[in-house]
Amino acid sequence: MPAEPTLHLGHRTAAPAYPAAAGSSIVSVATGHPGSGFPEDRMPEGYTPTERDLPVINRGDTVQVPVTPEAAPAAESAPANGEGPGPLYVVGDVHGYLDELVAALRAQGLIDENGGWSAGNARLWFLGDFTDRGPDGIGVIDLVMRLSAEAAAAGGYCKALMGNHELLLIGAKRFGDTPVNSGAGTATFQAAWLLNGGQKHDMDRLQDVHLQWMSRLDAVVREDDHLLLHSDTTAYLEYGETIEDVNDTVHEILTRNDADEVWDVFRKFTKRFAFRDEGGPQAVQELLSTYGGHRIVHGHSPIPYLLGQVGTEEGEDSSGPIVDGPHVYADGLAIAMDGGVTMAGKLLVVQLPLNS
Ligand SMILES: [Mn+2]
Repeated sequence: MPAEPTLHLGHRTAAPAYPAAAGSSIVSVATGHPGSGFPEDRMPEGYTPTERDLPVINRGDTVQVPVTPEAAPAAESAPANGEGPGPLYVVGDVHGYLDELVAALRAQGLIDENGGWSAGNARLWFLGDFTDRGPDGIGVIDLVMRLSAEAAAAGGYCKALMGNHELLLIGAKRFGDTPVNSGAGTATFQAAWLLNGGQKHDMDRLQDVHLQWMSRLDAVVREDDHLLLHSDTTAYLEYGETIEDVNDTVHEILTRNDADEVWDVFRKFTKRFAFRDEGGPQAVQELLSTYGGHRIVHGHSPIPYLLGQVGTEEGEDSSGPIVDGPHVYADGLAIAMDGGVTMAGKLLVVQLPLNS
């Protein structure tokens, strides 16, 4: 890993327009993208985004629990007559990697060869962070919006949580170079967006419909026994004692449209690693006891970082994907879903619950 990561704007060739032409084949589910991004978006108090910082990870901070993801295609596991809720799936951070997303959804039987919803009454949740770093963030949002309509028509649903990159993109569009109160020094959404993988190509195509869709996403949701969040942080607790309160508060802040206030939410939802290390399980329990559920499922912090496989010589020497599934940790109370598609990782789409 370079000592001084450089900003990659448009580092990949443009992805083919979606949906793919009939007959075109989807080749791979997981591919590495060396040098294409860093999860530098941890911003400590007083941080002025003039340079990128990397999370500090100590090998052995987490204990991985072996799990066997259920891989049955939704079409086969869905109840025949639509009785009861369909099977539940979650998707980790996509970050503009549209081709990888299409391939992963296809591999789980959630979409057909034409990219249409094919999972009947299945329930699909995206965990946020659709844009930045990768080549086609707007294409990803367009796909999720279309699948949401198609899934609803089929008796299922496709929904999404708000990630910190949605707040970042909204802020960059609305507030641009307006200085915001960052605690120390001057910050702007525009600068932070560029430093965190913002793609001009996405901004050029960003329309009101995308902004409205993003600004209405929920930050927290409970699905069966799972509490779904984007970020591995307890900062959600600052926004309400119920899931509804948290989501209402975030939506109210976005509606008020005050740059400092939106920046503060962005900063708080960019925190990470609260569920690792000593005190991690207690942090998870605090969220579960407040909002319900038996397990937290989150994105945001790439599994290679949670595992300490990045930033070490061993990690840098390894070849091929270093993530092959979700990471269960915090005494089995938390599931990390960001497989690190922006690095040498994998875009994860898995069915819940995990057998573990
Ligand atoms: Mn994130």
